[in-house]
Amino acid sequence: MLITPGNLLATIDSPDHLRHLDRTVLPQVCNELRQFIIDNVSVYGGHFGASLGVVELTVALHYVFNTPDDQLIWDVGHQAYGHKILTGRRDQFHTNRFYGGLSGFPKRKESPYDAFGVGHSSTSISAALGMAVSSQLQQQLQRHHIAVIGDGAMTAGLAFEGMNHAGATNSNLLIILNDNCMSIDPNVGALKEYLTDITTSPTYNKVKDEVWNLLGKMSGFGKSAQEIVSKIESGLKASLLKQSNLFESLHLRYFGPIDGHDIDHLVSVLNDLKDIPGPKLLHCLTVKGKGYGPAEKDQTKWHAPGLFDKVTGEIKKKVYDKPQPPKYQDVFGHTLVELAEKNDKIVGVTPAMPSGSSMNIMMKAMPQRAFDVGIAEQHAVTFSAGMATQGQVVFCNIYSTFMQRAYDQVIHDVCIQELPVVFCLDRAGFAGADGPTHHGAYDLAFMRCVPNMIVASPMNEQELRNLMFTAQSDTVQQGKCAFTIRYPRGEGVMPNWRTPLEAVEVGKGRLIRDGEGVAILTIGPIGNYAIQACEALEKEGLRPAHYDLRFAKPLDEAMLHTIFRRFDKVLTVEDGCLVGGVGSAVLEFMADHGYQARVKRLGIPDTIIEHGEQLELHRECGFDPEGIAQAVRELAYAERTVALA
Ligand SMILES: Cc1ncc(C[n+]2csc(CCOP(=O)(O)OP(=O)(O)O)c2C)c(N)n1
Repeated sequence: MLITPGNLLATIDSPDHLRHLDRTVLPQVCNELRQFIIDNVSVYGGHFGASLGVVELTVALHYVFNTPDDQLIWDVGHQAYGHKILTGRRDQFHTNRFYGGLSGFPKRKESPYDAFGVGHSSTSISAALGMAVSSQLQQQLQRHHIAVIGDGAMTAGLAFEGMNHAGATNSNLLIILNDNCMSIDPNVGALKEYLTDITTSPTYNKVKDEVWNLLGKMSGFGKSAQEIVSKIESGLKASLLKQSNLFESLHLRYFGPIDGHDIDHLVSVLNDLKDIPGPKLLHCLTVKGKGYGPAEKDQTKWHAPGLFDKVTGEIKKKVYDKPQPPKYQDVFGHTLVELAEKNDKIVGVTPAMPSGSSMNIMMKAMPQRAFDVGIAEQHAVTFSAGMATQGQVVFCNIYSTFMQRAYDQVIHDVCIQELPVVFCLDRAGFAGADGPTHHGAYDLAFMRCVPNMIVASPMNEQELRNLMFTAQSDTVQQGKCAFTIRYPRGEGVMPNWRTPLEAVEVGKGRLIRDGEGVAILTIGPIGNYAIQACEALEKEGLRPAHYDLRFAKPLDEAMLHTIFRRFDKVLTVEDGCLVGGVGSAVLEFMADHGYQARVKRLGIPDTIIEHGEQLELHRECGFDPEGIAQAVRELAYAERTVALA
């Protein structure tokens, strides 16, 4: 094959092609792969720094291991762009994260090389271990199982649960710890300090060098590698390495730290590790954003920067001629500080999403009172519960989708114990391009069935502020109920959002627009679509009434009685799953009180909705403005009463 600069990547349609290349050209493959990622993400968007940081690892792993038979699992999966490009998806890569296009994360349905579907963090060790144990049961003893996990993802309990189990097995598992000292924001916690210590400690490194000198002799030894390793281990038994290494203590053989950007060394080491049996961990040091200056400098900003000029490094922002509404997350962040200035009991908690949730506004203004606890949603909730027992007013902000991780803690540690923790669920509803792993589809259903829980969703910025103000009030805090406020990703509707704070009556909805024939009941910002639908319908002579439920729990029963007495055609609209959601709550109310009405529910159907722009997904599910208008038309022209059998 003719190899000229700049055309190697174009010849790689599968890892098999890569494996046929001479090892000396791998640096060139890495350069081209890195450039391909920069070219694409700058124009089409997506996650950025994480994939640049694992370019060499990606090439080395596919070069050394026999994927897809060997199982390669990427934790979170936001760093797997290089993997996608090398595994037959290069020519579709421009569709990454677009409606109908490639998923932004590994996905089993998409490719046999995507051994495990991801999006949420810290699953890779457990999944790879499950595969490794199955391979043993099925006598597939040559198969390798590799979990690539970041130092951020390693902070989660689930990662430790996996290691705890793995260390007690003799499974063929290789954990690659991709240590770049970053989560989305700088990584936090004692583990981070520990990893820095073992990377920089001179005593530790002396011992490590001895190990590597021995390991250096291993290449080409084949089966005797096992013998060498046991020699190393017995030699070091009493040494610092054995005594103090966290991973060794869990019975995982620890190797490293090594430079995760030295492709040649990586290939040698991975080849050597292939011959070492049992569960093992390779500690690789990498730089997030490697090879793209601006991304190396400001790693948080370049985690997922949006579109940018790849030459100047300028991030492209839309320019508007008038003030735009803020993001809901920023309204949350600023309002929290405003409230905390007046109420010194208020504290903030985020599991690893200071920038994503705008908790960083409080972390900057009041560093003692705002806590980033790492990627640890379960801990975030129980930690909040603990603080609530001591009278703190806790605003625990978790993306709706990540709250799924902490459901037991919500029930067991908060609601059963009647603790008034305030949960702010960001990214509720469709997350957009991140897709099904990130959609906040279920929170209305899973929160509203828990006793001692209030569930609300604001229709706009002012409502969000007022709900936050209400949640921290003495009346609510003494009521011993947790208080969930869910709001979506992105901008609201009010450019002038710094409205005076006013308490909202818990469980009270509001009439947005009076009308006749059909009543539309909405919850949350999706109500703004209903406003648009009503305006369009008016031109056709239809005048449905529109109510904002505001609370999924407790429901405004007085308002619902009024509605069901006046209307026998009701449309419910929610940006959440239909099964068990707010529409279901309205049906339960109707049945419990003996009302009869023709009810149509719009929301997320009982199926997995893929990725795309939020509006595209709303349209797909039929609750964009036109979908709502169409549902009203259908109801308006349907038979007035429901036929009884
Ligand atoms: C359960 C869960 N919580 C939060 C997130 C959001 N998230 C995505 S990537 C990321 C940082 C991961 O850091 P690390 O594992 O070190 O990978 P890096 O980006 O540094 O390569 C976080 C917090 C997630 N995906 N899953």
